[in-house]
Amino acid sequence: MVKTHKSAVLQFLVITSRSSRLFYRFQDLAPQLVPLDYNSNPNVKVPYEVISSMPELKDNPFRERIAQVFSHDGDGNMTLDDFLDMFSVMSEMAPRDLKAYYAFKIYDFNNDDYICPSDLEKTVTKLTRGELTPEEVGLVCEKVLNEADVDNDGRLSLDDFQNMILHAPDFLSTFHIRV
Ligand SMILES: *[C@@H]1O[C@H](CO)[C@@H](O)[C@H](O)[C@H]1NC(C)=O
Ligand SMILES: [Ca+2]
Ligand SMILES: [Ca+2]
Repeated sequence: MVKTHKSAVLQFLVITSRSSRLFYRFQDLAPQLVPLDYNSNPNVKVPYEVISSMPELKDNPFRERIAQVFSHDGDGNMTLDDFLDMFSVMSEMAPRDLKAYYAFKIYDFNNDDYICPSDLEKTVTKLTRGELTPEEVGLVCEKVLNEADVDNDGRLSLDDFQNMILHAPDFLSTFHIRV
């Protein structure tokens, strides 16, 4: 019992100190926009251009989608809450299911709750960083759909997707950020 309690407290402290570190990080991205007394303007947003040039994101081929998915405005401009959510999901400590859920959203480029063939094509192109020819990308997509589209409707639902990545343990590594 005592042990559980202690570890909950410890966890709280870790989270709190990480959040305050991330706040200063957020503030530092746009010191002219974000007041140090954050409570005086909690809805202030850091523009997408600034978010996407952070070292953690700038080389990630999915940076634009990541920022869109985690921003409430859908354009990639981020409030502090958006920013904290993004870091907590992308952290290496985030539960796998949570990461999978967000990976699915990130790959669902047209936001219709399915990864359809055109989403999949964009995803494979980005995952392979443009090293495959369009024909090769087409073949990979076909193979993925053949194997993962369990209900045969020509697209991947969240269920299809979660099943698929159970068999591909490294798949989510694109979505790790060191916090
Ligand atoms: C996001 O920020 C850009 C400028 O950085 C602005 O043009 C755009 O309208 C903003 N989007 C939203 C939805 O607020
Ligand atoms: Ca879609
Ligand atoms: Ca399906």
